[in-house]
Amino acid sequence: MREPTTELGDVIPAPAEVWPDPAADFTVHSGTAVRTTSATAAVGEALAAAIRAATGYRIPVSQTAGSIAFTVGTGPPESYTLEVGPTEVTIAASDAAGAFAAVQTLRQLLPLTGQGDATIPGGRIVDRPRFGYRGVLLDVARHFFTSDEVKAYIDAIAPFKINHLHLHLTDDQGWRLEIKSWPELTSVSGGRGTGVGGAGAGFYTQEEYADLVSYAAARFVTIVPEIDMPGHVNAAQVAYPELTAEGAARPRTDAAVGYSSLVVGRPETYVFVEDVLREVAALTPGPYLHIGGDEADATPPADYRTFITKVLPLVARYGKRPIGWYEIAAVDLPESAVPQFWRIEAASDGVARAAANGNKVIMSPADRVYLDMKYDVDSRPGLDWAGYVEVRRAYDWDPADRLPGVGEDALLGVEAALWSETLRSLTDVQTMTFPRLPAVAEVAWSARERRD
Ligand code: TNX
Repeated sequence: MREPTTELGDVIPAPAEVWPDPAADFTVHSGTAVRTTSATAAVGEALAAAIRAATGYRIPVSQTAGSIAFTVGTGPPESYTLEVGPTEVTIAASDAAGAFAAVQTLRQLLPLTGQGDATIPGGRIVDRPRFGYRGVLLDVARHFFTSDEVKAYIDAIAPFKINHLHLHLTDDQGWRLEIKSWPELTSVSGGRGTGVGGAGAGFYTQEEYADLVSYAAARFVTIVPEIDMPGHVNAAQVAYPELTAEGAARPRTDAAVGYSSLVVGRPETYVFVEDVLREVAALTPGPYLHIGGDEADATPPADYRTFITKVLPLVARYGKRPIGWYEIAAVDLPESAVPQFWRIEAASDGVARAAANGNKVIMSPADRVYLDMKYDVDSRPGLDWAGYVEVRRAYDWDPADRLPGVGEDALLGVEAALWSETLRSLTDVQTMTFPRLPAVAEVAWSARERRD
C-alpha cells in the first residue's frame, strides 16, 4: 500500500473548508468502483479515468454500486462536499459543475500516474467558489493557436477550476473565426502572413469553433467569444475596404494598437456588425458575447459613445449578455452589460459608476493578472508595459479592494489575460500561464480568509 502522496489540504485553489482525518484514509484497490448519477454520468467517467491512470485498475462506473459515490442536488452552484472515509468516498455536489469541481480536487489528491493501490487522504472538504466567473483570455488573433492547441489549453486550465475561456478572435493583425455572410474576413485575413510578424496564420471554421465550444463545455468551461470593435479592426478592413473611411486598408503585422476604427456614422457598418454578432451568437451557447471596445484611439470620443450605445442592444437582440473592456463604461450601460477592468490605475470613475448602477464587473488588472507580462527582467517571451508580474504579484491582491466603489457585490469575477504578441508556440503559452494562472485561480475561487 502506498502512503498518501498529498495532504487533504494540498489543493489549488484552496478549498473553503478542510477537515483532515488521518485515521480515515481511503485506499483505492483493484475492486474499487465509481457510483455516479444520471446528472453526473460524464463526470463519474472522468473521475474513473483519473483513478485508472493513478492505479492501472479497471474502475468500473455505474449508477448502482461503488465505494466512490456521487450525489447531486444541494448547495450553491458549483459547490460540493467531499467526504473521504476508510470504506467510502462520497461527493455530495450541488450540480454537475460542483461534481466536476470535486473531481478536480480529487485528482490533485491522487498520484497523476502509477500502478497499484493508491491512497486518498481521509477527512472532509466543504467547498464552493467565491466568484462564479473565473476566466482566462487567450489571444488567438495576434498569434493563432489551432483547435488542438486550444483544447490542450482547456485541459490545462480546467483542473484549477477556471470556468471561462475568453477567445480574443479578432484584431488588427488577423480575423480568426469564419463568418459565412462575410467570408473574406478569414479567406483574406485569416491565412498566411497574418498575426504579429506574419507568423500566426490560421482561423477556425464554424464547425471547428462549435467543436471547441462543446469540448470546453464537457470540461465545464464556457467559451466567451470576443469580436473587438470599433478599434482593433484593421484585419476586417483589409478584407472589406468598404469598412474604412478612406476606401482602402493595408495589412499590418506590427504590434501597434489604436490606429484602426470602424466608421461610426455609416449605416453599412452596422450591417457588418449585426451580421457578425448574429453568427457568433448562434454559434455560442454560453451567455456572454464580448464586444471589445478597448483602445479605440482612432475613434473620436463622441463617435465611440454612439457606437457602443448602438451595439450593446444588438448583442441583447441575439440573446447574449455583452461584456466589453472598461472603456464601454463611458456610456450608460444596460444592466446586463459587464465592463471588464484591465488597467493599472488605482481607480476608474466609469467602472465605479457602472457598479453603482448595478452592473457586474470582471476584474483583470494588467499589473496583476496579465499573463503576457514578463515575470522579471530575464523573461522571454513577454511584454512589460504593466511592469513585471511575478507569481506573488499575481496572487497577493484582492479583487474586491482593487477599485474604489467596486466591492465584492459588484464583481462577476476575475479573468487573467494572455495576449499573444510575443508568443510563438504552445510552449510559450504554458511558460506564461504556469504557475501564475493557478495563483489567479485561487484569487477567484477561494475565500479571502483561506489565502495566505
Ligand atoms: C492592451 S488589454 C490591450 C491589448 C494588448 C495588451 C498587451 C486590452 C484590452 N488591450 O490590445 O494585446 O495590452 O498586453
